[in-house]
Amino acid sequence: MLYGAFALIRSLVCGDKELCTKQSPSKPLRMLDHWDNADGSIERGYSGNSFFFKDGRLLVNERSVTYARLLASVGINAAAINNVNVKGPATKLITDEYYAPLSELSEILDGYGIKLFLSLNYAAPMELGGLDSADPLDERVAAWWEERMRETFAALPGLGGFVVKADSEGRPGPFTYGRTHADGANMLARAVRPYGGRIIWRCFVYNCQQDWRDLKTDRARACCDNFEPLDGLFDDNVILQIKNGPVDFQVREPVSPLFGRLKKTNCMAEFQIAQEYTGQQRHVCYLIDFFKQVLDTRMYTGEEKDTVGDIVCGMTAVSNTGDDFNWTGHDLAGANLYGFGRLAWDTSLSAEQIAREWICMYYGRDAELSDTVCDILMRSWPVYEKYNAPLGIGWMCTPGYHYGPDPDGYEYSRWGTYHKATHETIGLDRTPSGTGMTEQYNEPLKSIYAHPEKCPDELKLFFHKLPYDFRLQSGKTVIQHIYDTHFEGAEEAAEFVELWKKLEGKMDGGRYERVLSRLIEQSISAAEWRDVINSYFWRKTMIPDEKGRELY
Ligand code: GCW
Repeated sequence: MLYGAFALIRSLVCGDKELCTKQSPSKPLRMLDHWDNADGSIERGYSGNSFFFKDGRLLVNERSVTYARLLASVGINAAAINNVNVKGPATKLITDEYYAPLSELSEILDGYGIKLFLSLNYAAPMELGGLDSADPLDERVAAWWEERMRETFAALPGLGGFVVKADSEGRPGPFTYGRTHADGANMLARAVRPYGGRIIWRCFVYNCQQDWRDLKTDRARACCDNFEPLDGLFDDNVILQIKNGPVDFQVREPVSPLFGRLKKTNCMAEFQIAQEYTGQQRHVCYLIDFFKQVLDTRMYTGEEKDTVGDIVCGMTAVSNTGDDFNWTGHDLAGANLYGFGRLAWDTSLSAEQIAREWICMYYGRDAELSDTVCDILMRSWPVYEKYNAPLGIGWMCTPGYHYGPDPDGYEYSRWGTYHKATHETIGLDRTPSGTGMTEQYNEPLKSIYAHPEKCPDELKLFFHKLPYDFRLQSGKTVIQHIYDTHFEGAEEAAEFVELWKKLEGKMDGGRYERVLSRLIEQSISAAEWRDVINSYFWRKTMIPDEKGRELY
């Protein structure tokens, strides 16, 4: 009834001729992960502060209801409301300090078909329970969790379960005790099982204390290295949450190879609509086509249905919402929130169909307006990629903050994200002659990625170390590709401003001005990316631009 009502409204608003439709969701679990902290800040939040938390308190108000309706209107049916980095007061969300407001929130969400999830602190038995260990095989630890979960589910019967970030970026986990992630996840899964709870266990586990001089360790391998050997060892109420790519939400990455390697384990895909690396909601970057490409990628598991979309039981996205009155900071980032939900509901929809729908719902049915906004949205991800780091290499952004260019910012850091540019070559050899990461894919992906000619251009520098005069499938050399795409990307970003200006008078309530000011900022930032990246490579290589454009 709920989804039918929203589908009817959508059809009426969009002027569909056929109002009768029969639909069922592509995926049972369609989720949002909020990285909201108890103090009201949001990790990687670009649209104000949290509307769930303020100064350690949980907020339940009119916005909670609007939020639930907003999510339900696009088919989302689960939400984890606190940051996966669970620290301070957030650890206590599973205590009676928070049960009363949580129960209120859970009921509101439930009214819209949404299950409340919380993120857990793996070390809670120590931080809350006063134990001297969080060892998953220690009976005292398991007993502590059982008791805590008994109490928590009694207070919050609608709770869906928990998301866990363990042994990742300084967060505690089973590795401390020489245990595996299956040991850790199963201990929790058993504690929540009697209440129908689920444990969503993140696979974002890698060594973030890498020495950049160490040429053997490859962060991109970590997800498969850590989790593939555990296939089949997880309880059936555990779901492994795998980031779309093997590293971390860059504008372009190959699909995580782990999707192709789990035969006996539930898994879901984690995307990021919070635009951490894609312009922080100050740039327009409509990501749905990228997500769609991920879902459509065949993993060659030997099963008949073998795309990522076939393999996963659900999808989640790191949310781009905050307490800004338009929810997402950039009005056009609303298309990512809307689009993610719609895609999770129906993975067969195209990014353009979804964009058109969103435009209709948000701006109305004016044809010129629809064409222009759709044109901007559909070009926005490719444009962002053009002026960002080239050919899948990623990470040429300002360390920590992740906005704006800094080509060597991460090069000598501990984060395992290196491009290794010299005056002759750039890129990491991930083939068997290098780190061997390509071996984690099934054939034919394995051979395609390992072969410098066959590897798709957009991933060339993700998988290969290549000379600047290497010829891409496009016929261009690597260096000329870098120059050309950066000039083009900045030009197109400037063009977005002109396109938008044509829409003046076609929308009200500040919607024109808000987007215009962000597009202007984007065009300035894109020019900065262009000049910093191009100059960086010009200075490294001293190879001139064939077209003689200005380099610095
Ligand atoms: O992309 C990185 C972010 C961290 C984040 C981490 C993760 C929540 O920079 O801020 O922490 O990923 O996914 O756990």
